[in-house]
Amino acid sequence: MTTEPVLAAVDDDAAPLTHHQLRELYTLMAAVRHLDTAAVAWQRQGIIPGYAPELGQEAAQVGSGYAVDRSRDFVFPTYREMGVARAMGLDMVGYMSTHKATWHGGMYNPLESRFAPIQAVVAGSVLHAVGWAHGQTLSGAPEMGVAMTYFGDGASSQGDVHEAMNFAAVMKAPVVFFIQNNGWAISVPTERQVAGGSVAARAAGYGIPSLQVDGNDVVAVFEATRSAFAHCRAGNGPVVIEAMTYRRGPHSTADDPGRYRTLDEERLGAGEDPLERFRQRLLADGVADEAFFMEAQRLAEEEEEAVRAGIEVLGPRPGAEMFSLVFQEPTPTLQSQATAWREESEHV
Ligand SMILES: Cc1ncc(C[n+]2csc(CCOP(=O)(O)OP(=O)(O)O)c2C)c(N)n1
Ligand SMILES: [Mg+2]
Repeated sequence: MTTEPVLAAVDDDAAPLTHHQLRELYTLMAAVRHLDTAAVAWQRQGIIPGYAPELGQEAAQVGSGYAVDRSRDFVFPTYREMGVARAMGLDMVGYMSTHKATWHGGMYNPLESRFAPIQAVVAGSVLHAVGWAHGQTLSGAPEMGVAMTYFGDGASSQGDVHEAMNFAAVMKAPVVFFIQNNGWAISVPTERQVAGGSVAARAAGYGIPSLQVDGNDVVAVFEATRSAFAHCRAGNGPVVIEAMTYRRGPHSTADDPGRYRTLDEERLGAGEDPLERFRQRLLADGVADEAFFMEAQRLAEEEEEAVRAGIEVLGPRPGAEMFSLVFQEPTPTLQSQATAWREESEHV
C-alpha cells in the first residue's frame, strides 16, 4: 500500500529498528490498547464523562509518536491521540484529566512534553502546527524542530487544511501532516468525505511530497514518519503522510455505530488487528516469546490501575482559571465576565 516516497532528504538515521526497539513498540501498543479499552469502561462506570477511543489505530499512533524527537519537535494532536501521547511518554493521569473534564486540554505540561493541548475543533491543530513550524524557520535555529499535526479523513475537507498546506508548502515550513484515515468521520464514511479516495493524493497539488502507508503496520508507520522528519529537518518543507487504518470502535462513548454500519461491515473494514499482527510478526522473527507478551500485558494492567487511581482522586480546578489563562493580558470584556462570574458564584 505504500506509494513511492518522493522525499528529497535521505534519512541519515535509517538503520533498521533493533530487537529492543521492536519490543518497545509492542509494549507501547499493548499499554495503549489496554488503557484505551479501560477508558471506555471508566466512562461506563462514571469515572470519566466521555472518551474518544482509538481502538485499531494503535500502530498508526505509536509508530508515528515513536519517531518524534522530544528535545526539539512538537506534536499537535486531536481528541483521539492517546496512543501518540503514551508513545511520547506523557503523564497519562494529566492526559486523561481532559476526559474527566477536570481541565481543558489536559493537565500535562505541553512545553515539557512537546504535546500541545488536546484539540476538539476539527482541523484546529493543523494551523497551529504550521504556525509553530514557520516559527522554527524564522528562528534560524541550526537544529530545526519539526511539527507534526494529526487530523482525520473527515477533517481533511475543512478549509483550514487547504490554507495550512498551501502556506506550509510556500514557506517550506518543517511540518508533517499526519492523517489517520480511519474510514469514518463520526457516521460519515470516507467515500462521502474524500472525493478521489485519497488525502495523500491531494498533496501533489500543493507541491508537497506524500506517503500513503499501511497504518496498521507499526514499523511501516514509524519508518514513513522518520523519513518525513528527516525531509523536514533538512529544510525541504512539509510532508503529507496518510496512514490507512480503521476506527474499530465508536466515534466516542456517546456514539452508537450500530445506527450507521453493520457488524459485518465493521469486520470487513477493520482488517487484521494491528496488535495481533505485530505479535505474530515478532514471534515469527524470533524477536519476542510468550513470556515477553505476558509481561507486556502485566505491565499494561499495572499501568491502568495507576492511571485510574490517579484520575479518581483528581478534584475540580478552581473555576476562576477559566478566565486567567485566555489572554496574556486580560481584555476589559473578559475582566467584566470574570467579575460577574465571581459575584454570581458567591451566591451558589
Ligand atoms: C470545526 C468542527 N466541526 C465539527 C465538529 C464535530 N465533529 C467532531 S469529530 C468530527 C468528525 C471528525 O472526523 P475525522 O476528521 O475523520 O476524525 P476521527 O474522529 O475519525 O478521528 C466532527 C464532525 C467539531 N468538533 N469541530
Ligand atoms: Mg476519521
